[in-house]
Amino acid sequence: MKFKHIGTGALIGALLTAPQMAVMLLASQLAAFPFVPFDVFDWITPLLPGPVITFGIDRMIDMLLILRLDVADTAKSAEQIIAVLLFFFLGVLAGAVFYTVLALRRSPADRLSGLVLGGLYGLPMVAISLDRLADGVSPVMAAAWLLALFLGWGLLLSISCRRLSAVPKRADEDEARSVQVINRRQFLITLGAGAATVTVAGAGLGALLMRDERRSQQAELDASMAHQADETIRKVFPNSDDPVVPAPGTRPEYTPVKDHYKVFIKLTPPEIDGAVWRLPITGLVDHPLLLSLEDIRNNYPAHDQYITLSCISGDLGSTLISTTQWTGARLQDILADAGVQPEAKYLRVTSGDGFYETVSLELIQSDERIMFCYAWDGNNLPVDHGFPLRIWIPDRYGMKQPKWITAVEVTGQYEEGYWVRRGWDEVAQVKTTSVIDTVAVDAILQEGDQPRVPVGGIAWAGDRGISEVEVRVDGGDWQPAQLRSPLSETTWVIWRYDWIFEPGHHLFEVRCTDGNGTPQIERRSDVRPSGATGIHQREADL
Ligand SMILES: Nc1nc2c(c(=O)[nH]1)N[C@H]1C(S)=C(S)[C@@H](COP(=O)(O)O)O[C@H]1N2
Ligand SMILES: [Mo]
Repeated sequence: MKFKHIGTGALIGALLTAPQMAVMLLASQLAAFPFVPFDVFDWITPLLPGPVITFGIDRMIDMLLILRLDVADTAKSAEQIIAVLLFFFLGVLAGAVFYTVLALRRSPADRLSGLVLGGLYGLPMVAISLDRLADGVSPVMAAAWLLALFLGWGLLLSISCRRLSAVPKRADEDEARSVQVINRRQFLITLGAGAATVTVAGAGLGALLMRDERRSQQAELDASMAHQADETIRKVFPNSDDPVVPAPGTRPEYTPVKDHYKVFIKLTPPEIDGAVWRLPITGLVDHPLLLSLEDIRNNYPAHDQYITLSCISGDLGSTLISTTQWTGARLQDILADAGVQPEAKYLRVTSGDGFYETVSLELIQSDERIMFCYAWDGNNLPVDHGFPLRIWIPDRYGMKQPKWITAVEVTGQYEEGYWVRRGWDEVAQVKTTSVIDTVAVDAILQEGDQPRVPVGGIAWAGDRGISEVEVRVDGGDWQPAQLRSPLSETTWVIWRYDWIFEPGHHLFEVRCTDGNGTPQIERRSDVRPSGATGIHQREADL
């Protein structure tokens, strides 16, 4: 009896939660109202212990790799699906619990108790959503809308309970009445059909609007890129006359901004209005500053730098590494205006998405290149990449470099950053690494008497440069590759090795040495906690 209630309750919970989410999605697209499943997910993840999150991320990445999906592109959608499934599961659970409570009461389920239960279930989630409401959305309207949805959810649950626990009429009773009585099966079919209709219509329309929005954002980006592309053709890269041409199939040396890898802790990036955004620089300073984007652009010399950025969670040969041109103002210049006091030791940098990091003033004083950056590839930072402002620290993985900066406090107190608190390396210095992008079996060179196969890829050692790249085939001797001069001392280096063709199945391996003469670590180690090491390999049939 009770188990039956639980099962029926779970089913009703499912039938009510799916359309509820669909309607929420639609309203989130039409009126920028919150999509509660994402908010709940974003609220829960930072509360989980570091190892649990990283375990979850690792399993997800494994799954994406098994499915042969591009990790950089698909990770966010996978997380969003998890968020939706989590909320659905909560709805099923609440349905099972509440339905059982309602059904086991002496008196038949009344609407009031349904409303009360819906409110109890919804209130915490409405609170979570209101706490992270987008700029410009009325909290009162959003709260009213979400509460109505959860109360409606509870009301329908109590109605369902009443209908389903009504004693079905026996066939020999008054026929006219029994025709009117919707029996349980009919009721469930009606409810199921209604739920399916609302879910498909709402989610379909919502997804359509979402795609349109993404398309117009993409179109905007493409338009600025097209304009940029002309300039790029005119823009002469500093190494454009280098005789070492990348082997066919090597990744682009300069990553188109739309292809730059993306990593952020929330399901959607914070959207900051650049016109009203101000950067407070406070704490142990003589003159606290409050800078607009224009102030940062106009009051300090702009510095351009070709920069490779990489993510510490990218395994050997990962796509979580990209190169573009960054523009910004030096921290040394800005901090000179603020007047840092002698007892100050660190900057605590806070971001619009709840991310934070600590940067040592000693590091800033020792490296004038450290910048607050406002442009990539000559344009404003894209929203996903930290608009309006992000920091750049040479030779550190991305995890040490906040995007969407909202505040800077000068302090004497060290505090672990977001990922450091979750078990990742405190310094996060970039590990020297080299990757084989291509064994260009389709581009065999016929010059000379021996055909050669171009092999190529990248090598990267933060700001330490690359002095040597070596390749070996089938465990033979290490042979030096040719190095193309890099875009700058803070980008990856493209290498190339033309291997004398031999038919058969072969194993290619690469290793490199940084600019200080230190060879890369050949011993295999996992990404956590300090970044992957080991030799990258690629097999090819020739
Ligand atoms: N505010 C904020 N800054 C952040 C992050 C984040 O989640 N939030 N992720 C960091 C990590 S782990 C990386 S690898 C880089 C990625 O920058 P990108 O997405 O522009 O490539 O941003 C860093 N800065
Ligand atoms: Mo990262």
